[in-house]
Amino acid sequence: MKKFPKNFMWGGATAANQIEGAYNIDGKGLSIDDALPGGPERFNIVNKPDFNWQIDPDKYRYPNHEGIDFYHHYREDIKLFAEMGFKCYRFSIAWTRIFPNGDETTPNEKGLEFYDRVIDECLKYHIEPVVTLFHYEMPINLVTKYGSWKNRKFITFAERYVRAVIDRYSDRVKYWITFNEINSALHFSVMGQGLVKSNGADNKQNIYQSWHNQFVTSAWAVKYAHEKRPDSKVGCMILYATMYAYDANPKNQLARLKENQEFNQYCADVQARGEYPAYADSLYQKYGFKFSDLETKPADFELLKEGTVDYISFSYYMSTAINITDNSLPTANGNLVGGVKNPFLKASEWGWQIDPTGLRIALNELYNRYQKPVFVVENGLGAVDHPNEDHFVQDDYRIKYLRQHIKAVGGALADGVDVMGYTPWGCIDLVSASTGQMSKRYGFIYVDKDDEGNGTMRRYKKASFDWYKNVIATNGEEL
Ligand code: BGP
Repeated sequence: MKKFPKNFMWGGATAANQIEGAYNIDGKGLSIDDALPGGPERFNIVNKPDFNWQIDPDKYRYPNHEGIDFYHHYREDIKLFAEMGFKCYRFSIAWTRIFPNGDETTPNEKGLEFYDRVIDECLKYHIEPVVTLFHYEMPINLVTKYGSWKNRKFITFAERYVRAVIDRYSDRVKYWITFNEINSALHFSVMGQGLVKSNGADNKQNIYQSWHNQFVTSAWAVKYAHEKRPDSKVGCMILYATMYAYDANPKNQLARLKENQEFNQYCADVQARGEYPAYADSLYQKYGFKFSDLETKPADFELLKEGTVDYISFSYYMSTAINITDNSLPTANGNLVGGVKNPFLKASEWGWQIDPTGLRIALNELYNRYQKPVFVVENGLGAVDHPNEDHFVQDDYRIKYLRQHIKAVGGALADGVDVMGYTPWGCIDLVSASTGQMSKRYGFIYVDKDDEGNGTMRRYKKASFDWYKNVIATNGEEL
C-alpha cells in the first residue's frame, strides 16, 4: 500500500436534512424531506398516485423534523470532529433555510447566519469545509407549484440560491459539491429530483429532463464559484456502484457495459466532459423518446462546456453483479442499484453488498476515465449498534469495514490514482436517507435517540472514534 499524500483530506460527511432538525426554526421553509415518513412507509408513499406532500406533524415529527438537532449542537459536534483530527468536514446547506419557498428573491438572513456559524466553527479548528449545494432536499413549494426539477424554471430558482450561498461563503469555502448522488434518480427520483408517481416519476423522460436542468445548474455553479474565487474547487457527486458481469458470457458483459454507462457514467460524463456522451441516444431510445424531446437551449451546451467540474466525488457502499442470461439467480435484495447476488461477497444487514476491492476498482475507473482528482465523500457501514449501560459501543464491525476500505484507497493510490480525500458517511449518527430512521447508524459518535424519537440526544464516542483518530494522526499508516 502506498503512503497517503501529506495533504490528504481525512474527514467525515453529513447532510442538512439528516442532522439539523429545527425544521421550522428561524424562517426555514418546508422541505420535501420534512414530508417523508420514516420506516417502511417511506418509499411506498411516493408510489401512491395521490401523494401530495402534506405534512402531518404528529406522524412525521420524528425523525425528519428533529434529526440529531445539529442546529443546536453544531459546536459540540464540530469540536468532536476536531478531536478526531478532521482535516475537512463535508456538510450540505439546506436550500429551505436560504430560500424557504424557493421562489423568493431575497434570501433568509437567519438561515445564512446559521451556516456562517457552522463554517466559522470549522475554520476555528482548521477544518476545511466541503459544502454540498443540493443534498436530497428542496422546497416543497417548488415541487408542488412548479412540478419539480423537470421544470426548467428550477434552473432560475436554483441559480439564485447558489449565487446567494457562494456570495456569502466563498471567502471561507473553497470546496463545493453540486448535486449529491445525482445519478441516484434513475432508481429513486424523489430525493434528488422531487419526482414521485403523482408528478411524473414513472416516465423516464422526466428524469432525463431533470438531469439536463441539473447539469446546466451545476455548470453554472462551477463557473460562478470560479468567478467569485478563482481557486475554488467544485466537484460532481455520483453514487458509484462498481459493476461486474456475473460471468464471462458476452451477453452479460455487454449488459454490464450498458448498465454501467447509464448508471455510473452518464451524469459524470456530462459534468466532467461538458458534453453528452455518444451512447446517450441509445438510452433515450430504450425509454421511447429522443434528445430533441427534451427542453434545451443552445446556450446550455456552451455552459456545459465552460462549467466542467474540477474533481469527481462519489459515494461508495456496494458493488453489484449483472446477469441477464439466468433468471433463477437470487437478486441482491436491498442493494440500491439492483443486480444479482455476488457469491463472493457478504452483505450488510440492509443487503448492501460489501466489497472493498470494488472501491479500488471504482477509484481506478473514475480517475482513468476523467483524469481529474477523485474524492471518496461517502463510505461506511450502516449497522444497528448496541451500547452498553455507559452508552459505549464497541463497533469492531465498523472498524473492520472502514479499515478494509481505507486499504483499498491506499491500493488505488499505489495504482497511480490521484485521490484527494476520504470522508466516511455519517461521521456522527444521523437519520438514514433510505429508511428515515435512526437505527441504521454509521457514526464514530453515538447519538442517544431511537426510531421513535426517545432519548437524550447526548453524544458518546464509540470505539471507532479513537481508532479513526489514530488513522488520521498517522496519515493512514496505522489501520
Ligand atoms: C447516500 C446519501 C446519504 C446517505 C447514505 C447512506 O445515498 O447520499 O444521504 O444517507 O447514502 O444511506 P442510508 O442512510 O440510506 O443508509
